[in-house]
Amino acid sequence: MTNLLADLATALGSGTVRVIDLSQPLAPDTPVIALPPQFGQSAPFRVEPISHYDARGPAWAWSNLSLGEHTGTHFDAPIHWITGKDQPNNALDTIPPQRLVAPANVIDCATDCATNPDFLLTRARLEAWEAAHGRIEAGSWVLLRSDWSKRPGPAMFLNAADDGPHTPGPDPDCVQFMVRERDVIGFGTETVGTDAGQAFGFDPPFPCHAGMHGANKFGLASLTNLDRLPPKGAILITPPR
Ligand code: 23J
Ligand code: MN
Repeated sequence: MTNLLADLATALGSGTVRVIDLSQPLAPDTPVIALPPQFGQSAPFRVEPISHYDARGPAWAWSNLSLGEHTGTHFDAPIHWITGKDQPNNALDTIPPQRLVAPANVIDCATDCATNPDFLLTRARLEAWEAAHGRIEAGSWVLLRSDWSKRPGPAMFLNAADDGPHTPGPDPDCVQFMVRERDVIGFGTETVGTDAGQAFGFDPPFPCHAGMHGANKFGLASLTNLDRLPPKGAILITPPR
């Protein structure tokens, strides 16, 4: 115990423990969630240079940024959804920081999602994963690997049609299983939001937002590099960004 942190520092330095960035860089063409037109909309990501080693600032480069909170790789705090609005410590400035470090369970559904963009993660699928890899322990993340982050361009990534977006996510019963029977810390995904693209029509609508945030649990969206994580064994560090 006494050497735990020293051993970790050594392992990080030597590469025995690897550090993998699960976030995507932000750019003006970063895909942004689009809601039906009667609702308010998220602004696109913008970078406005203040100076760039030039007359505006000869030795320094810096910029003004503007973006919606839901842009690129992001953390959904409980306060993001109405069900979580009265939870204690439900926002990024009040969440106890130890809740921002937790183990990850990576559920590889890439093959399923390649043939079915409306793939739904189910309780049965998680139970089968547990039989192979071990139990999803309380306080750990469930991450859905869909390889969605590898889709070329915003249109393929958002995959919107006349009847709404077609992207994978958990079904309502799977959310209840994760929340009530496994007491996970949250659910993470490679798509633009934690719910499936068609989840506006589920019962309840947006079950992952409603169920997770109503239980003071978290979401992670637009993750990348999930193919570089083991099914079990990684620890996620999820500070606000
Ligand atoms: C439906 C309506 C509003 C929002 C959302 C879904 C999401 O946040 C999402 O991740 O899909 S803001
Ligand atoms: Mn969201």
